[in-house]
Amino acid sequence: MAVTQPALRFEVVARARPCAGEFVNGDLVRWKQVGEATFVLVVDATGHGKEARRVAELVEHTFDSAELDDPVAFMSSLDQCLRGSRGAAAALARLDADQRRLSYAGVGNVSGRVLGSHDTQLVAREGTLGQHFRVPKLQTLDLESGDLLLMHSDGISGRFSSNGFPELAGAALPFLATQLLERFGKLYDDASCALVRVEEPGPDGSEHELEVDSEQ
Ligand SMILES: [Mn+2]
Repeated sequence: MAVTQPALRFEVVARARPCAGEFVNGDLVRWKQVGEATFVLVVDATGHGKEARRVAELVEHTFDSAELDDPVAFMSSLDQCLRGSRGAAAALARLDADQRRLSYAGVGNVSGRVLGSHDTQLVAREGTLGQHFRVPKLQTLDLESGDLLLMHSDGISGRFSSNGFPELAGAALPFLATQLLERFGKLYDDASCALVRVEEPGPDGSEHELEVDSEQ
């Protein structure tokens, strides 16, 4: 007899800060709940400062007004929207609570990893949205309670692991996000990260609760 597993719940925390000497950010982190699906977007507009900020705002508007579904399709539509701009790197994750599944697509230097019972590096297609675009591959992964999805721009060095950063396993997400920016953030680049902890639904049945924490 097939056992139906309960829908997962996701805790989302996102942080971004501009590079030293700038007041506006070309990095952007956004998330959105659409029915059973949670979408998380990380964007790094080329360069920094006001021009990069304008590109980030264009992406923000596109994301907020889009009918999100397939991450690959969204990358293609972002590429269209950014034609004629200086371009951006981006990745979009879709987490399905019912199907307990992640789907993911990325273009350019935005990193994605899932840490849990296995450590999976998500692959981005080389290129720049709006400039040199090739359709990325959709990656899918079954999610388990305790998994941590970690997405970040190249303003955060990817050279950390659970060995040098043991807090990754269990610390509260707001703390982890701050640590990523302070310990692994590059001073002279905009930096951003999004973290999603996968959890079983609580005893009160609040399986679709989305916790949101943002300082942008
Ligand atoms: Mn960057």
